Amino acid sequence: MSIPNKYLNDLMERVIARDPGQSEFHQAVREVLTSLSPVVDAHPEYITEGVMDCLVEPERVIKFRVPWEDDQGNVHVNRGFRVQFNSAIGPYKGGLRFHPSVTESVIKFLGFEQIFKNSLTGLPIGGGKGGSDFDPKGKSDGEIMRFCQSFMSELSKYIGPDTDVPAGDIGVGAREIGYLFGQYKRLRNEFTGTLTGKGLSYGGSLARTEATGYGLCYFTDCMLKDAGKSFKGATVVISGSGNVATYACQKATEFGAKVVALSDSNGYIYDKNGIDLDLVKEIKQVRRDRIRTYVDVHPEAEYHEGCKDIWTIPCDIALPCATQNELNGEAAKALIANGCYAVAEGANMPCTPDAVDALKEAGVLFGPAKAANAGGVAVSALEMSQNSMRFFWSFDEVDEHLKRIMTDLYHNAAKAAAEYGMAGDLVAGANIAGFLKVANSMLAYGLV
Ligand code: NDP
Ligand code: 2IT
Repeated sequence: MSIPNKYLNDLMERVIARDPGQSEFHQAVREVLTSLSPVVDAHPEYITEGVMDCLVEPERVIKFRVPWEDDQGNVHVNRGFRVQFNSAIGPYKGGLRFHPSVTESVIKFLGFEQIFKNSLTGLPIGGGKGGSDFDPKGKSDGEIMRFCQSFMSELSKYIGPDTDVPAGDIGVGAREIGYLFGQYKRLRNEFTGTLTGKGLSYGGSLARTEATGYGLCYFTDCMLKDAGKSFKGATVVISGSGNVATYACQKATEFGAKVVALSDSNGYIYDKNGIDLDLVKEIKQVRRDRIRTYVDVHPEAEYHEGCKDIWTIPCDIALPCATQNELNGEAAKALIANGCYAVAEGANMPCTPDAVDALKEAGVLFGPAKAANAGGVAVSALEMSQNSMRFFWSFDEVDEHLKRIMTDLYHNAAKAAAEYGMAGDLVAGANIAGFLKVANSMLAYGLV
């Protein structure tokens, strides 16, 4: 589908021609440029002053070799990335993803999304993302440590507390952040908040672990309330069983919903009685095992191999919290047919464009990732604040900030959509509200 504004449509073609094959990046850019068409129609200065052309080109892409040795002494070489996309409103900020599917395109799409997400939080953070095609699955702690140290030996040259502050994402949790921070501290001989998601004993923030999943539920709660609905009594399906999915499950349950399904990359569990989250935490966080072992303890629940049919489970609310493009047009149709009335994205870009179109057309409430999952990076920014102050806030203080940030974010996105004649369209609203702050800063700087 072409982008309404002709300049932006041509720009999209130039983005594709410049980096053919970066399909995830193109998908993310197309969605944003489509939403921004009415904005640049009204404000052509964003085009004439070069803001739009600069916006789609990262300030810097760093790509490096990561050699490491396994427990048997065999050498492996992975590829590392850090995309420093936009620093108009603060230091580059965004997670690191360790997964075999990581490519430059994936990191660029994530870094691009992060620009608008970070702006939406209202906090002073720019957009960046990084990672590696390293697969942490099945690796020993020693192998993970050596990989992380090698990765940081190179990355440390490009980051810093006022320059670029990485955090976790898929495959990068508390253990990896510990190894990465330890190596950074050793190489730079400084103790600064250059990574977030740190352990509580060395500068981490309370509630960072819970923040993305909790924030997703706070956002969804606002969206539901505006439509006269709520989590109370609702049946919820959540994909994934990692950081985001786990704490989304916890908060949705606290809000009175029944979560009946979770998944990992091999398959999904369906427990009509409601998920036993303590068991899931045991399986995924302690044993680092597969979700299928859930049915060993709860034989009344079902395990299904493969992920895509999770969306055929009847539910009121769906929260995709695993990975990009995990919910396609067909899955959206199944959700609609079963009466699902709200979908909010915990993962980054989990719904394909045809799924988003189908959901919107059917009148399903839709919370786009860059708004709905911004709670994690928001609390990361609060971790940076606490580190700068050399102080810390209580769990409840951080959680209160998170609630307020997600509520404001929801209302700002809803307001921006309404201002541009697209009331109720949170995709457009989030893109526009996130863009304006960044774009106006870029205008102020001139061509840099
Ligand atoms: P985790 O590594 O903690 O968990 C990822 C979960 O998704 C696991 O259950 C994993 O299964 C599953 N998964 C990963 N890749 C695939 C795949 N290709 N197909 C099917 N399932 C898959 O990551 P997070 O929970 O942190 O991240 C999940 C999503 O949320 C990502 O899109 C991330 O970018 C996004 N996000 C994360 C934030 C954070 O603070 N952590 C903040 C905002 C967004 P398995 O165990 O088999 O690997
Ligand atoms: O996608 C995301 O927002 C994250 N993975 C969190 C980034 C962060 O810096 O906390």
